Amino acid sequence: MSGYISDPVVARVNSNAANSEGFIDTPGATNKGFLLMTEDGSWDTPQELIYYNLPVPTLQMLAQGTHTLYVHGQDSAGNWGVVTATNASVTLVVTKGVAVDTGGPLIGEPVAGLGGLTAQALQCHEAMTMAVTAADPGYVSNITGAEWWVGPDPGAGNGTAMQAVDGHFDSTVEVVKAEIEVSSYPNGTQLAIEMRAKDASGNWGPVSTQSLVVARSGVMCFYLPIIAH
Ligand SMILES: [Ca+2]
Ligand SMILES: [Ca+2]
Repeated sequence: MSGYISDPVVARVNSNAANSEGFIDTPGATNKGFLLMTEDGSWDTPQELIYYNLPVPTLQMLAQGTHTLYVHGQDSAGNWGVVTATNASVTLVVTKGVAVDTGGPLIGEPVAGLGGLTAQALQCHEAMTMAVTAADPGYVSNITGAEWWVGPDPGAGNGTAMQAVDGHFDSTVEVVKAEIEVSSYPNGTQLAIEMRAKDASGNWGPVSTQSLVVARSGVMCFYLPIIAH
């Protein structure tokens, strides 16, 4: 909060501003308010730019809603201004709320070039890569992990960990990948790869599924995505 106080010219005379105080909601007795500071550090001109940084504990004590800050100044002759004068008050609206993150990250479509939507041809002993985007709704909390599994849901936190493609779980959107060893699956196996991600607020997001078929030809395995319609 900041503003100007100035000593009016009365009978061609004015004095330097010497002091200033403020009140919240109810103008109190003179010298009982909270003191305001001059922006330049000294009370040495008829007009001074004054400021006050409302302490957080003070704000916390105020109820949610509209409040009025009253301010008046004193001149070097000892005269106080009228605290309820026009322009001597400002309205303060206090809105309280705690940002609570209750939404877990959402898994997006597979990332092109990192497996998934594109068929992959690999030697069967090589792990297939499945990379997807995990994004926290509203970009509230960082992504802190992701997991995958095949078959029954093992419960949140019990899947196989996925890695951040850039090496660090440090943002609200991460491309995460699973290295999936599928060499034991026979030709024609349909795989439903289930994934979910977690945010820094401890929320696990919903399960997302990517389906594919494992086709084998000798030592080669082909992972063909099944795109749902
Ligand atoms: Ca979240
Ligand atoms: Ca990252």
